[in-house]
Amino acid sequence: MSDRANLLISDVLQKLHEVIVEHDVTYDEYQGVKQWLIDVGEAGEWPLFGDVYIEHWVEEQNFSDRAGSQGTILGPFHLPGAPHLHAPFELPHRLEEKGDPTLVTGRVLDTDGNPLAGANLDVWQADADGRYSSFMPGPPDGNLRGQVTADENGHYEFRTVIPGPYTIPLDGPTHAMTAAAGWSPWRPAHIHLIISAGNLEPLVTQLFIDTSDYLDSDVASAVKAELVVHPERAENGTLKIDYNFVLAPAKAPTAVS
Ligand code: MBD
Ligand code: FE
Repeated sequence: MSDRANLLISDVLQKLHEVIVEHDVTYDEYQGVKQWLIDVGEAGEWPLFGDVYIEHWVEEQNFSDRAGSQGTILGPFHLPGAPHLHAPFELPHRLEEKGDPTLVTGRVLDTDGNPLAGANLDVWQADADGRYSSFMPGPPDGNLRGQVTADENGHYEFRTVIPGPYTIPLDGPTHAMTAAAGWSPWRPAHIHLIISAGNLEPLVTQLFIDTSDYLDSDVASAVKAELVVHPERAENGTLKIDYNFVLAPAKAPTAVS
């Protein structure tokens, strides 16, 4: 038993009680919600539900005052241990990968503007149809996932394709709730990254493509203006995204019991 657990659990239940009283919740509604909770578990959608509807508040609470670049939610589709790529960096992909070829470049810096030589960028994204490898039918395992290393000047670059927007599974309980509330099930097109260097705070973030639909209606509420990028078309036809990442000092660890 911990005081922290007692406090948080009591408060969550009290807030539920307040909703039941304020809105005069019926027995039918209670039984409906109970079955829905069971359905989310049976469909394996708790990671999805949590990261879509709750994680953004936790991220904002923990990092809104952080120096350096903006972060946003991790989401449910990161896989640790993606292969470390070598120059010329290119995310693993199928021979005929759909989507606009894109070069993502920039620098990784500390808050004093010093380059972070050898910084690591763990990158993952959906394909042009909005599908993540290892989680959805379509792309083979490992598709569009890889780790990129910055050079001695903190410069990084990797080739990929512009991802498509993503919809949460339309046949599952998370979407059933979303539809019941009348909300959009879409996430705008985005590339996930975790940037880390030395003992600085790892930056968990996403870059959002400015030409994508749904930037103003992200089901996961994870878009921040600072993270919307504008791919420029170079003479050779390739799109280019330029973005610098600034890493802040590590947050003091908080005790958890
Ligand atoms: C995603 O692609 C995502 O990034 C999150 C957070 C939730 C659902 C799908
Ligand atoms: Fe995602």
